[in-house]
Amino acid sequence: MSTDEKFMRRALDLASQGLGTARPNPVVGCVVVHQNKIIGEGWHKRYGEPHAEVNAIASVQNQNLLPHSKVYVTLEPCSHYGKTPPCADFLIEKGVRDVVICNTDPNPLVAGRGIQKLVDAGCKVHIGVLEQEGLKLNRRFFTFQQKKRPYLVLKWAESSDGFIALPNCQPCQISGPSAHKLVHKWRTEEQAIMIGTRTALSDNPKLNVRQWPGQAPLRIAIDKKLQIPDSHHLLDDSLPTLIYTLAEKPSLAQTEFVKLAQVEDFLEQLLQDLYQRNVQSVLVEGGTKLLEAFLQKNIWDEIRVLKSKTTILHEGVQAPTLSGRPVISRGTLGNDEIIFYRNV
Ligand code: AOF
Ligand code: ZN
Repeated sequence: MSTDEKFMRRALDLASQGLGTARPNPVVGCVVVHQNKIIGEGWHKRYGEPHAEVNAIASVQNQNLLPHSKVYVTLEPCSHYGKTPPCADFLIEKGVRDVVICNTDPNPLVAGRGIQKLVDAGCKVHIGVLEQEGLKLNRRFFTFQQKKRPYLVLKWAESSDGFIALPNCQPCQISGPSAHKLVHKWRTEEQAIMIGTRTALSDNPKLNVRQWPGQAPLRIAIDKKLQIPDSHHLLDDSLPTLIYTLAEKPSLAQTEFVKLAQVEDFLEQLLQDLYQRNVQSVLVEGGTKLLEAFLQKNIWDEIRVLKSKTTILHEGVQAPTLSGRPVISRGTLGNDEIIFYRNV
């Protein structure tokens, strides 16, 4: 590993501490190095708060060293006035002359202008150190910016014989306690969680986070004909909920009803609305009909299947089919296998 890679690795580790709180902003880390020694570190902690560069520079005790230091930052310093002033200008004002960047910023408000500002001010700029690691860490942000829709993680649990529920959609516990805990962790990692009407009706889920510390995602359900009764957990006021429908209904305290125009491009309209609401990622937790809808249109980014070793002997609701998709990785948790797919 080169010296640049070593310091960028540290910056990426710092960045990852912002996962779950920086969204819909990217996670960004920054390290200030003087004569091969780290003299300052910082990361973007929370949406609306100072950017990584500002926190890193603030942590440097001897500010006179800045013109002789190298600044490692995982994302191109910003060039715009958003919730905070431009970081590129800030670095220039602080006398920084040497900047190493992992990824360029696809946000159209930045998109190379931050780098241009640094170059115009006479800074040495080196781009692309540990680029692939950075792209993976901020995959939700990059997808959101480039595809103008949330990053989509499809998830389901299926029995060894390929069912996700008993006949008539009766729910049953398919995966074990460890996998259940993991799903709650996954819920904290995405900004929203989505289910279809049948799952909402038959499972009456709370869609909250009980088994892992962290923020609960925004709850989203599709209810074209407004069949979910007000007494269901989803419509209680414990957490905000978005319901996408084709019918008209006034919104309740914590529940917003969003009327979409047509059935044909329902998913596209819904994703466009979520983009406009700044929802960076969604965990789609079923059921089969909704999962199949995303699969058929090939609009998804990751799939995570919890495959139990338990067999459901009678007929049931078939799990979505993934013929020919290459498996990216596999793991085991208790009595369950976890299978990961990525849409590349
Ligand atoms: C940086 N350093 O640590 C981050 C950056 O609304 P604002 O002011 O927070 O700006 C958000 C945008 O700034 C975000 O979409 C992305 O383009 C960039 N994020 N830039 O120089 C940081 N978090
Ligand atoms: Zn910035």
